[in-house]
Amino acid sequence: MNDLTTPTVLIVDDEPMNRMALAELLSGECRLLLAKDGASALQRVADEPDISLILLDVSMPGMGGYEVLRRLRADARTADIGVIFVTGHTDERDEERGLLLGAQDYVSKPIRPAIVKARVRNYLKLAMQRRELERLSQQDSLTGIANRRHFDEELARACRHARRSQESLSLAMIDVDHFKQYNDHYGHGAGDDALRRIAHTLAGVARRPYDLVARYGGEEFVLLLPGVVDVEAVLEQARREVMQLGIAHQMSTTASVLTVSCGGIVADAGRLPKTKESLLNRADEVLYRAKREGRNRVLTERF
Ligand code: GH3
Ligand code: MG
Repeated sequence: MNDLTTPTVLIVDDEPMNRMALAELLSGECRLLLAKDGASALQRVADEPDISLILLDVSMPGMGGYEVLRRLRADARTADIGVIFVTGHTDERDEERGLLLGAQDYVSKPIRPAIVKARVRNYLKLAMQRRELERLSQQDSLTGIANRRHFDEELARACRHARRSQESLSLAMIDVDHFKQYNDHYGHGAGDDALRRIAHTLAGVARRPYDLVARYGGEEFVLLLPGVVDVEAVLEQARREVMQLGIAHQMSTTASVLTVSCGGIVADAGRLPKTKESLLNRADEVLYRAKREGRNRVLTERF
C-alpha cells in the first residue's frame, strides 16, 4: 500500500530526454513512474491502482496520446485519472481535441519548468482534496469504520466479482442486544462509546484484504466476507470478543454485559439472488431468528 499523502504521477514520453527532464522537475512533488509509449503507459496504469495524474505526450510511435486518453476514459477503473497533455502541437484544434476527450490541461513543449510544476501542483492539490472528501464520504463519523453507502457499493462489487469468479460470498448482520435499554440507563454518550468499541472489535475480526465491516445504521453492523471463509467461526469470534469487552449492561435480560446477535449467510456463486437487497434481507431474517432464539448468539445459513 502506498502512502496516501504522496500522490503518484506517471510520465509518458517516447523521448528519454523529455522523460528525464520532467522527472527531475517533479522529483520533490510526488512519486514518479515512467513509460516510454502508449501501450506500456496503459500497462502501468493497470498495475498501479494509485496513479493520480498522467503527463502524456501526444505523438508517440504506435499508440498516441489521444488514443491512450480515450481508452483511459472508457474504463471505469481509470476514467478519473487526471491527464495533462505535454505536446509540441500548439495548434488550437489539437488543444481543443485533447480537452474535449477529457484531458485536464495542456502544456506545450519545449516545457517551461515553472509553469509545468505549478500546473502539476495545482492539479495534485485538487486531486488530494477530492480523495480526502471521498474517504470522508465513505466513513461513518461516529465509529470511523465504513458507512452504509460505502458498504452498498462494495456489496454490489462483491456480487459482480462472485458471479465472475464463481466464488461464494458471505454476509452477516450484527445487531447489539437490548441497546435501547443501554442508552436509557447509561446515557447516549455511553451508548456512543460502546458503539465505537464494538465497531473497532468487529473491524479487528474481519481483516482479510477484501473483508469489510460497516455500520449499517443505528446499532446494526454488517460484515462482508468474499471468497471461502468459515463465517460461523468469524462471527463466533466477533460475538465472543464483544462480550469480552466487558461493557456492563445491568438492564440486559441476556447477560451482565453488552452482547451482539449475528445472522450470517453463505451464498454460493450460482445461487446468488438477483439483487443485493434480497441478499441483505436473507441475512436480516437469520439475524432476527438469532434474536428470537435468545440473542447473544450466531446463526448462519447456506444456500
Ligand atoms: P434488540 O435486542 O431486539 O436489538 O433490542 P434493541 O433495544 O437493541 O433494539 P431497538 O431497535 O429497540 O433499539 C435500538 C436503539 O439503538 C435505539 C437507539 O436509541 C439506539 N441507537 C441507534 N443509533 C444510535 C447511536 O448512534 N448512538 C446511540 N447512543 N444510540 C443509538
Ligand atoms: Mg438491537
